[in-house]
Amino acid sequence: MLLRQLCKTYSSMMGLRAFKYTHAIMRELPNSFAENAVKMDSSQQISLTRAKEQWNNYRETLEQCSLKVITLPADEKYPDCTFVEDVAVVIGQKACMTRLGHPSRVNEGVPIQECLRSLGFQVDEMDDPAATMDGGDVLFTGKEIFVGLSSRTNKAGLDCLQRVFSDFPVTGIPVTGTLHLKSVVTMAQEGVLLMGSSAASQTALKVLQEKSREQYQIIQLEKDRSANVLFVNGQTILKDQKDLGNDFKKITSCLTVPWVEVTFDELYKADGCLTCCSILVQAPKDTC
Ligand code: CIR
Repeated sequence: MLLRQLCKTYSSMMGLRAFKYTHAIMRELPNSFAENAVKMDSSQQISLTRAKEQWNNYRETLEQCSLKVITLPADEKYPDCTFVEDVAVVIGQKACMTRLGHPSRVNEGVPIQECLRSLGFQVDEMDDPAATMDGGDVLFTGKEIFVGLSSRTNKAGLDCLQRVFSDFPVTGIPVTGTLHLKSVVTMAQEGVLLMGSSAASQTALKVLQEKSREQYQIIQLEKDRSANVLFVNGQTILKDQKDLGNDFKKITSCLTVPWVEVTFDELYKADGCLTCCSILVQAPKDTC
């Protein structure tokens, strides 16, 4: 009885503290980004100047959310290295380095791993050479973890993650027709999930509703790109009104927390979402 009560208290504390962070880890945009980033739509032309402006504005927005932002230098060998979310999954005081699913991105994680260690995290690596995973496929709701089984993340990757985060249930969600699970679903605030309307979103939604352990309020949006927001320290960061159209009002009218909009369309040309340019952490130590 006492044990059950303690477990309940612990998990409700985890739920409450899950979206409170002290630091954001970011990585500068390399100049190689504009020409060489991996893109689902290769016809997209990226302006490096605009991408850098948007990245800087995103960083300032995180600072305004009471986060200390650690900015690691870019590595020109890795045009996608600014998308740090993909290289590590951090929950509580544990971090798991992923095995990135695109060959051009393997080894991007080395400086992030060092940074996480210096912040005091216990950092694990995936122990199965067959595992692949991008962090963009990992959605933590505070109570459970959903993993998109996509072109970047496989079942072996999910199993590795489950071994590292054994305190939480981990559920696989099939993802097709889009890059990552979080390209089509994220938490807008505690208990509230945003989802797009594409076939990819609908498939993900069906499985998520069948298999989730918790109840979530689901807000259905017109565009998949509207569904990726960042919930941080009691505020929600979303893309700007011009980008989201009708979805902007739909999201902001459902939120009961303050929100802030950022322009992010240039990074989106390389499939970059709001979640993907930072790793948000509650650091055990404060040095990096
Ligand atoms: C890639 O294809 O890997 C990058 N161009 C985009 C990664 C975006 N990551 C994310 O949203 N988590």
